[in-house]
Amino acid sequence: MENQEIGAVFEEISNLMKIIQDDPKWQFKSAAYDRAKRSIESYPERLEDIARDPMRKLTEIPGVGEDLAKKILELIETGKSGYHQEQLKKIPGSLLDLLQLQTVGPQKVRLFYKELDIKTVDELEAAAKAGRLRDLAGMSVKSEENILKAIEVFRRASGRFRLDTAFATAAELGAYLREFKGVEDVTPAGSLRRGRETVGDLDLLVTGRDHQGIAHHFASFPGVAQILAKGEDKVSVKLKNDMQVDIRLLERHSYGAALQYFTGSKEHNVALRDRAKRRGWKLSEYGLFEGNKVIASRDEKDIYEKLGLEWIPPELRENLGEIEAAEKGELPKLVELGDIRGDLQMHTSASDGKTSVEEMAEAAKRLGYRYILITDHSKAVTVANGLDEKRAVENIRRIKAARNKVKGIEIWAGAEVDILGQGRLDYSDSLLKQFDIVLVSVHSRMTQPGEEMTERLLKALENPYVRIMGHPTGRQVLKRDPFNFDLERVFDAAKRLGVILELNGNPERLDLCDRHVKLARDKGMKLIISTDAHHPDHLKFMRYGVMTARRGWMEKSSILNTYPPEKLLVSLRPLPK
Ligand code: DGT
Ligand code: CA
Ligand code: CA
Ligand code: ZN
Repeated sequence: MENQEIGAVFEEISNLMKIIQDDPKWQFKSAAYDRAKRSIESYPERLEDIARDPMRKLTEIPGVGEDLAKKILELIETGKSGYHQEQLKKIPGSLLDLLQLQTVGPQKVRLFYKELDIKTVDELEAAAKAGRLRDLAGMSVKSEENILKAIEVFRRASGRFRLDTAFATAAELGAYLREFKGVEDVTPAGSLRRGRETVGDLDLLVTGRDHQGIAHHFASFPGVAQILAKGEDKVSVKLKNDMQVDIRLLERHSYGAALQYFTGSKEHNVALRDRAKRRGWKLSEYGLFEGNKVIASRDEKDIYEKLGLEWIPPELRENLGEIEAAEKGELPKLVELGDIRGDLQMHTSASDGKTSVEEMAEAAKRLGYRYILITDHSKAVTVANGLDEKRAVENIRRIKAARNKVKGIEIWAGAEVDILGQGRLDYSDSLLKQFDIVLVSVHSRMTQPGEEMTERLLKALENPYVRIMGHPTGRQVLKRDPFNFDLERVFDAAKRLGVILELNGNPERLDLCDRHVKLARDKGMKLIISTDAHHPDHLKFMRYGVMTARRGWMEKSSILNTYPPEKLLVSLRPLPK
């Protein structure tokens, strides 16, 4: 069992306690579970490995005492926690769905359940539409509206998984499949290969000897909850995390055609098949054919070439102009993960990050980076332990001191400064000028009317010390829509003023999203890609940011953190004299 899964069970126990409240010490206990959850999820080692090591104890993990250590052991040994199961029996399971809704926490779930006997998302929606929520304690017409919006997002999200979840599951399944002797290759296709921000189901292509044996091995994967279909060259299963996985067992000689077909998208494939038809050919998952004669099938590249096209990177395959560009030989040369030279948004334990400046810098060096920008939160974000002026000045000193300890990488002092309600910044100019690079972003009052939000963002951009705008639309994948604002006006102002927009690569955000990246590209804007890391491990989120940039047609030259440090610094908005 992975740390994330253990953390998820603890989080659910805490939520259940907050909803049920039958334990006189529920507040104290749920807080302990929350604390343990955070520390487990960011713990650098697998808890399962620690548990198996007779020389070590789980209680060495911060926030884990004897009682929680026992529960972790039980989870590792049986896959379940008796205590968790007992709590689950006390309420209708559908109440937990309500927690998926933005702005609805356990206290609200309890309120709706106790006062109005609301148990499901449907019932909540009906109550909101009938105006029955607004009079409850702590609710208003506005919060009722926000719940309706959240339900809409929830409906769109259901059945889809975030890119990082799909990635991790594909990696785990790939490793498991390769344990079987006959397996040669396992390649993810479908929306995962295209780097979409969410994935509906996983499509894995497998080559090797003994298809029957491979199919049997796959169906025996411990994470399988249900086998949906099992044919000669296809097996579909539902995993315990509810994700559907389709594997296809392929022959070498038609591997390229299958890879092309199952990568999609459907729209791209339809356009490609029409193109084949116009030449009197037929394109299928088995190959490109003229009558019975195979024109191309083994290599994906051949299929595109025979159709008169450059090979099209999977991220572009959405039938949004890539086929026309490939025909003219005008595809962009997309940015690659290996082009990245640094990361310009990350947090340390000074605010809500987990480690020191030095640890972040060492981890960045291991990735081959030449620079990092430390961007701890400003004081308005109290939940993230944001820094007031005095602590911010101390932090600048701490960041500069780290330069003497970690050599071979530039460590820049920055901040993620909050854009307050009316567009003023959370720090004064006299403090802002002490940072190497200032990044600004919104973390409060996110449901302002469009006009106000637009003015707010435009005003923030006007401050001459602002060089980067972080997660510009505020959206969260499968959770929260972008703020309501005039995106084009903000983009145009950023371009005019030389403020660089961030593509936040954290897979929970991916903000800007692919469409907005493309819009920025079409306007000739440059971006940075950063990870918003709160732990050294999060620096790896860069891959998701790069995939999203590629889906937005971005080339290396338009991503400023592919530049060497000197060139990057002169490419940012010039500071006031
Ligand atoms: P997802 O799973 O919703 O995130 O999206 P995809 O793109 O992975 O879609 P999926 O799993 O339904 O199908 C995988 C690929 O198979 C898809 O990208 C293209 C191909 N495919 C599926 N259905 C059709 C179809 O009706 N026509 C064509 N030409 N290709 C299809
Ligand atoms: Ca799929
Ligand atoms: Ca599929
Ligand atoms: Zn932020």
